[in-house]
Amino acid sequence: MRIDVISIFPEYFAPLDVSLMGKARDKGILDVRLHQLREWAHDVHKTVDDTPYGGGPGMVMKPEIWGAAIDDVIASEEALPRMIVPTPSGRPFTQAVALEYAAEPWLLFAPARYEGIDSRVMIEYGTHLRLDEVSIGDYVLAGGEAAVLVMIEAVARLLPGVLGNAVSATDDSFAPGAMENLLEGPVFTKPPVWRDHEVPEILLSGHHGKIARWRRDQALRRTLQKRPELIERGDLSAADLKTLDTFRADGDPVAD
Ligand code: 6GU
Repeated sequence: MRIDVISIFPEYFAPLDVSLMGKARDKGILDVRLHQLREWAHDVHKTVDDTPYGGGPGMVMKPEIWGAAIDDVIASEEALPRMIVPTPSGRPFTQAVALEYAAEPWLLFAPARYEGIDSRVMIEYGTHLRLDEVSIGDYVLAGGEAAVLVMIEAVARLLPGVLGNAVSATDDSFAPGAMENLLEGPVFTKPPVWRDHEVPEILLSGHHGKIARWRRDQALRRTLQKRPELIERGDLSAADLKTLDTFRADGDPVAD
């Protein structure tokens, strides 16, 4: 997958050299190309922003600079990228969106600073290519760069050959399938007792069927405690519903 990022802070993306994403780039699975937006600003101060029409606080990023940068980045290729503009006023970025992006051959991220990019840029490119304005949550960041890092990491780990264990991603919380809309339950490794805390006995039993049921119950329990709004009873089996009723009846105050 090719990913282009146009930003006034390309150095913000240094973490892409590290760990999982660094390896994916070394293997050629991920081809990340960073671009300094100011290279398309031609006045002496490399100005990329101006005051907002209608007044108000802050500055708005100038459309001509973004237009020139995007045109150069998408020029000379047959196909067009999927373009993503991070903004707190966008549609929510979810695991379903990450899966959709992971199926694309080419993504172009356009993170803004200040109060955002002149809206005509989104109107213009929205007619040329598939453009999404996307938010990573209900809070406000100082700029879109951190949101781009979040989205690239969520997408890159879904690409074939990136995760060590190929089934890991299908077990994720929120992944479509059995774990859709459920949080993952607790996990344990050796030693079996640590500071008087024991690993649940069932996990040492070797009964794979009972272990799978226990893990499912823990996922339901954690979801009920922490994200009750995620539970859609219509998606659940009779065994799942019985588990939920048990936890509800107990009050189940235990933290984990
Ligand atoms: Cl995508 N950008 C900014 N600047 N703030 C955000 C966001 C994005 N998502 C949540 N807050």
